[in-house]
Amino acid sequence: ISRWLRNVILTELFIPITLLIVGIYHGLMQTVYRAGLIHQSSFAGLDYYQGLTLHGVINALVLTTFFAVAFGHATVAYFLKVEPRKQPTKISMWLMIAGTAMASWAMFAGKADVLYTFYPPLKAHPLFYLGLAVMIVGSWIPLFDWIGLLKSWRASHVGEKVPLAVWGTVINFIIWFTCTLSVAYEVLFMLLPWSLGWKATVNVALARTLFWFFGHALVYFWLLPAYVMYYSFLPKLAGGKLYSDLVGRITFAIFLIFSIPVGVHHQFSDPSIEPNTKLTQSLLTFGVALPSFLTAFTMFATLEYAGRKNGGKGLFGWIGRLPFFDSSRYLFSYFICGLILFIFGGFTGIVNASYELNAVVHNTAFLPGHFHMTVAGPVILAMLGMSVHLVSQLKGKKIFAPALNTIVPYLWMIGVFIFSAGLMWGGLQGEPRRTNLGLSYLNPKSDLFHPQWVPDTLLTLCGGFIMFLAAVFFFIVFFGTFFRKQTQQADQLEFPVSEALHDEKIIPLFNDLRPWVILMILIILIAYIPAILDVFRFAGPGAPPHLPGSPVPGL
Ligand code: HAS
Ligand code: HEM
Repeated sequence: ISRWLRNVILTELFIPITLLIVGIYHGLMQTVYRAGLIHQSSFAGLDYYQGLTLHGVINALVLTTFFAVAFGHATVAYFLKVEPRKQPTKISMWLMIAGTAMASWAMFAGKADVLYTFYPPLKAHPLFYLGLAVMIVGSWIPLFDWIGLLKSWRASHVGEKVPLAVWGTVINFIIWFTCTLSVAYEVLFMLLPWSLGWKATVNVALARTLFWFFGHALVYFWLLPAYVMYYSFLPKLAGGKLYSDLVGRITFAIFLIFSIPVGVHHQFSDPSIEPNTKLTQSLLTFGVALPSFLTAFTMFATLEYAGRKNGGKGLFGWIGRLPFFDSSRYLFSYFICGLILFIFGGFTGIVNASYELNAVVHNTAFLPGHFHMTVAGPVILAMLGMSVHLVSQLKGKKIFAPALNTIVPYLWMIGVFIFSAGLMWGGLQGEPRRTNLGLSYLNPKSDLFHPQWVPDTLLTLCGGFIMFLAAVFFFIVFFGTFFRKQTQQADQLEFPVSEALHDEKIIPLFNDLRPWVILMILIILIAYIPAILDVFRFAGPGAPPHLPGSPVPGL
């Protein structure tokens, strides 16, 4: 791999993982506020909502986007054996860095306490919106380059299947490009002019709908790099083969058609959208769960095959033969912990998606319980594990503290289970999310004090602390590896690529993205035209004035 591409990938990993230190610190602080350990609206000079914004934006928007681009470059270069073009790749990197710098300035200066969903009437400094838009545009550029590379690859490899990892990566960025069009519109034509004072108000219902057109597909943009690793690398690491190559292709294709037209399931409680539209998107949400069920089946079959090949006997004996604590195959530990967490992350997602059940959990602590078992489960674990792998390969460094590295994912997984159990227990008792409980419900001096929420918030705190500890160990491994002496050849790029047990014959439909893209556009139109018409029909009076000092807009 060339030096310049290596440097791009390393920069795109180093910057967000350094920022993650801030993101993780604010995660821990959230559990501290929630448990009522402190009864104040800010700590160490940072406001509660400023901290929550930094946590959500850094962890869920910045880290994930930088990683997906860096890993995408590595995957395409490795599997297609051609590198992306230098100029666009560097422009993309600099745009992402510049955008992150702008948005970070606004957040650290306390001028963007709008959370990672930046719903109006919360209003941020224009640089926050501009920064996000610039970062997104930066992340679009590689897709067009990769599509060009894929086209030439296909022309010179007639009759061959597109490598599964590239199929998944390109699909992921098509989803990303399509869904970010709506948020780019929201930011550039609604929020930015409003924040600059050029527009008096915005259509809140439209802004929320445009955000969620993007927002749910966003979660699959986070997930798909992990799925690429599960399908392409996990079987080999486990000592076996991928159960079926075709299922992998079908999985990614279904994500392409169903990831976007489901965003309204975040708006079941919005009065501006009619129930029929909500029910349609609730049903479509079950469609987007399908590829994860397929993945669960395939991964179980793959792991069973590997376990048996490793000498495992009996109904469950194969489980014990998987390389859970093999420090030379530490990626297996990161992947398996993510998969185990995702069983629960997935099932809670299905609870959320069920139109009527959603009324019980919406805006409660159940939600962060759900999504820390998804984005802070399979997603972050795959990203962290792969970042260590890439740094070690590209810089020619041995892993620092390999035993610690193997333990990190298990510690993180235990932490997430305890943390999410606390949040979901609280959520089912009506405990709200995004609320500084230490000021009110968890403050014995307040009239609102809810003593029944003490045990679950303490459980959340314990889990959060274990996650924090695991993250500290991860930073030791990552930066230890990054800065230690080089002992191996640098600029290497090797992946543990798996063979397929059932390597089905080439099926043209699963080797060509065009029909899937057309189907995607059709389903989006069917699902979203009614939603967009609704938000114009029931637009309401527009965003009330934003008064940062008052929690109630307009008062
Ligand atoms: Fe979600 C809210 C529904 C998946 C993230 N979700 C959120 C939010 C986030 C998020 C961040 O319908 C909050 C947004 C906010 O701030 O308001 N979600 C779903 C559904 C799925 C789902 C149906 N979510 C995800 C993923 C995320 C994520 C993935 C991040 C990466 N979610 C919702 C809904 C809401 C929501 C509603 C809105 C709620 C509201 O009221 O606001 C599905 O895609 C899940 C399907 C998954 C499965 C699991 C398959 C299991 C596998 C593991 C197999 C394990 C093995 C291990 C093989 C069906 C693949 C074997 C082990 C051995 C040892 C052998
Ligand atoms: C929100 C803790 C790591 C993504 C939260 C909340 C808590 C928390 C308690 C809920 C705040 C509330 O609604 O009241 C932690 C801890 C972590 C951690 C203790 C690890 C030490 C992560 C990671 C990610 C993540 C790794 C993603 C990669 C999010 C997101 C939110 C959130 C997107 C929603 C923010 C919002 O509502 O605006 N976190 N978290 N967290 N967390 Fe984490």
